[in-house]
Amino acid sequence: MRTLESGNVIVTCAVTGAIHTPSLSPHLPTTPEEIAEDCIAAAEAGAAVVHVHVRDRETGEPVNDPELFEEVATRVREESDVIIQPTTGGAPDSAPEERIEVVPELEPEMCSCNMGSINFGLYPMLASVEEWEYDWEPEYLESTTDLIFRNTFGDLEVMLGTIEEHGTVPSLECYDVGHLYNLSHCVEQGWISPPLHIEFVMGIHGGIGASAENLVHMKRVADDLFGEEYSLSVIGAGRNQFPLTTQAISMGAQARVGLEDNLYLERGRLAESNAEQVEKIVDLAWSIAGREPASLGEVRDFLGLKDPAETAF
Ligand code: KMH
Ligand code: ZN
Repeated sequence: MRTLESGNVIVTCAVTGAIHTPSLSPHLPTTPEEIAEDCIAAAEAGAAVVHVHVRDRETGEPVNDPELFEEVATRVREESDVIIQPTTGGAPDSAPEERIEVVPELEPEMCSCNMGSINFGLYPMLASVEEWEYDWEPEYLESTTDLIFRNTFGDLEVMLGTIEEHGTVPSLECYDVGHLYNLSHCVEQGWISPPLHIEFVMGIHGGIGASAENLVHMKRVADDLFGEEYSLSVIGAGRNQFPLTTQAISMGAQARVGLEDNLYLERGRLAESNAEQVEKIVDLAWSIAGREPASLGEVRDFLGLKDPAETAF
């Protein structure tokens, strides 16, 4: 596994996502203004990368609208030099061709790329709210009973090809051990070349469970497949966020936090902002491992990102 020479930690903040709905937390940013503000505050708190989804500005429903992505990116860029990483996972119920459109549109430094198809069950969250603010919320969560988050080999060839064509570096999202083998196949096919930046996504209902042993196992498999040719960041869904990201930091890897993955700051206490979670992981990284947040320059060098001036926003 590759790490930064300084030993610093790359903190990514995923500010809104497509998992949670507005009634689950009043602090979830949904409008382009709120999403941009949270990105800027997360960067000020120590995040080098902000992972961005967009939502309908009236209802907060996850969408893939390129104009909204552009609005968010432009607003962030006016105030901050942070690395903007739009999602190509988008709303998980939308087609891959629609989800990838953001890459030619924004020509971003980074984007996400999901390394396999999985069930993506959000419906267990239906039990946590009695009165929904919007009708789409329970319908959306209920619909995930039959959701396949589609990322076939054919899709991956197209997505990785588009990403490479635009000089964008993908964060390769692996939700289970098999996704690492999918990625290895993509490397063999020449659809992507090392060094790779991999992100383990653990604890999604449909992917690998978020245990300490599973993280060690996935890293062992990644080490076998990719040796020193990959860097690693870790996501823990829901209450697994801080246990898994601190384990990752102890293992020398990088960490992603943010309200996309977890709405809470600690047990029973909602995070009041994305920045609060970034502050918490920055404090933990220092106290448990003596690691400081990586600077933007060192992350850009380490991941081999294009010049931010070459983006289209
Ligand atoms: N929502 C996370 C579980 C993406 O946006 O492409 C994974 C993710 C994927 O952030
Ligand atoms: Zn995402």
